[in-house]
Amino acid sequence: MLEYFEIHPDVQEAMRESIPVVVMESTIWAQGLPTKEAINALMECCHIIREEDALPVLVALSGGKIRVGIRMDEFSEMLDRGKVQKVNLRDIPTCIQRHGDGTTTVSATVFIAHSLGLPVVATGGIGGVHRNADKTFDVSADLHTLANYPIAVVASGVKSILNIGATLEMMETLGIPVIAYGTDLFPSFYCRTSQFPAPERMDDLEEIAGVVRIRNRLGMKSGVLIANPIPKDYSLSENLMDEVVEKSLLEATDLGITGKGVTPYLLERIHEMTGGATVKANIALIKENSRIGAKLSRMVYY
Ligand code: PSU
Ligand code: MN
Repeated sequence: MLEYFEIHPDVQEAMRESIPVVVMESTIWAQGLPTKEAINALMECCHIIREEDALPVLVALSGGKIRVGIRMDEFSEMLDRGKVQKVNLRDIPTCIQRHGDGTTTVSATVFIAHSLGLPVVATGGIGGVHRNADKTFDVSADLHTLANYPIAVVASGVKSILNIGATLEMMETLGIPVIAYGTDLFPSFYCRTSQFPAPERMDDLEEIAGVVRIRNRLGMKSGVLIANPIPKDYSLSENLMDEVVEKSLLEATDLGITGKGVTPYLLERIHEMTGGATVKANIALIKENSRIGAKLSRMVYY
């Protein structure tokens, strides 16, 4: 298995010495944000994680390898080359075979983190059930992966372009514990709130770490979703977000955009329609999730 991995020496050391690690997915940097902002924000996230005494570990694919702890300059060059594939769980082997450049989604990242025994992943928002999934069957592999790999994922809820209620139902079906950190309502990415009550609320990270440890000890195979709401100052209005999401969804349907292409298209349009407010919000929430991921990783290391 390890022949397909290239693991940065710092990560190897962390694995040997049980130094807490926060694994970071890479798709959000390649498609959710303009490249320059993305690299700057990524560096800030790494800084935040180090300040919390954990090691930031960015995951991507290139040259026929899974790069665990890819260096910032290499990642930046990869984005500049411009031919980066969005790699879901199922795309890992084909991307390796082709020696392609790939950024990993939550599903691919969770699988990779689990392969190396690294228990915490931080991201922006996870994928889930799409609003028109009754017709398209578009349900993110992120859910399948969270159901099957015991990783704690810190995210600001699910992507706002999704059907949040259906996604919460699906996570219950799949046996994925969902804990909102310090809030009663399940957060909806760009907004601190949604219409949906969070399945569980916990205000103390130690308590959340306790849940992570308990489900490990019980041998449950599912992960845990820690839903950490966007910081107050950056939270956008639910009505505004609903409006722009619906509008961009209609456009995407008209243009015949389907599958993996949907999210990147919607994100770009939403960023345009909100005059960049969602870019700022996106960066703010990823930074906060990095911080919480780092704190949590110090607590759950086993
Ligand atoms: N949220 C964002 N931007 C993104 C994603 C989430 O604001 O780019 C990415 C994450 O990598 C997530 C993936 O894992 O979208 C899910 O994609 P899909 O719905 O195709 O499974
Ligand atoms: Mn999809």
